[in-house]
Amino acid sequence: LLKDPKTVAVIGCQFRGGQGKMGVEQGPVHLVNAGLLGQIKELGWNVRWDGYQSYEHLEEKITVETDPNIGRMRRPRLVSNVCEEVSKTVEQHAKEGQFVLTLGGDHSLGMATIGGTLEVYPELCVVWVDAHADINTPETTDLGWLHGMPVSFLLGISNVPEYSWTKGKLHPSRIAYIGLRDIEAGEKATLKKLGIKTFSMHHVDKYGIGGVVKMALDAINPTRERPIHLSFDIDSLDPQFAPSTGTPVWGGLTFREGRYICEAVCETGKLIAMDLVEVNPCLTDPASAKRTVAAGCALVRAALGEELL
Ligand code: EXY
Ligand code: MN
Ligand code: MN
Ligand code: MN
Repeated sequence: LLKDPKTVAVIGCQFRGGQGKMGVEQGPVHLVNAGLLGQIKELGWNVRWDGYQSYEHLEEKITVETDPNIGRMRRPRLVSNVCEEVSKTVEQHAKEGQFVLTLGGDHSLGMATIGGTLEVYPELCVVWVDAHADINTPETTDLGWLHGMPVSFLLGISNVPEYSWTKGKLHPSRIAYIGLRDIEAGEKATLKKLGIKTFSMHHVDKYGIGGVVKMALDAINPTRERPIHLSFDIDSLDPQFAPSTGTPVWGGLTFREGRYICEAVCETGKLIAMDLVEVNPCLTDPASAKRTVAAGCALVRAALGEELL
């Protein structure tokens, strides 16, 4: 599937503009400083480290004064410009046949990463692991932060001129959620209307994570032929395993359940990209931050083929 099957391009996206808390832009730095790139090399991959993308050049150009809210959306032009840039970078690496690993940064980046891989893999399907659906539109968003909206742009149901670069090519039948437990009314209506496959924590308890992953892939990738993009929000894990994140929600995935998802998706042999987002090492004590970062590193290793035996 990958033309350059043993190379993973790693992009450190130090972006926090899709949400309101300082520190999530430090996520990539802590993940790399925890030794993630060496761990990936240990698994036999060539690592193409694209470096830290800091977006200061955009933050200086698109300031709060020049980026007033559009409706309730906050920092809309900054987020659009950053995501458009990231989308091009991801697309380029995918074109080169590399596995694309994007380290966030907040989950607004999801519209960039999947937007980029969809250009190269039109048959792509998406496994979105998250406590949240991130599918708010400008009409349904409450808080107005763009990290709660990326899926709506991927689906083409949010029409905002400043986001005209988004192509809305993701079909609702090509995305499945795992780990949901904090969904807004407007999002529930959208998910229902579009018939999107959703597995909440209730389903995880009812069917077990093995059953849920099978059902999710049966829904979006029935013959397992489609390339897969895994967008993993660390807040899908229960806060006891990933405390250092901006929007923690009780009753989440155990570390093992999160890791199983990565192992099982890797096992399909169709995984072509992964996002690991919303690690914010600045929100908790150092030990909790380290635990969150270590969980993130382990999830990435599992997605890149680390086996337990
Ligand atoms: N649904 C809420 C909102 O739209 O603001 C919370 C979104 C949290 C988004 C994080 C990245 O998953
Ligand atoms: Mn490249
Ligand atoms: Mn998210
Ligand atoms: Mn989330």
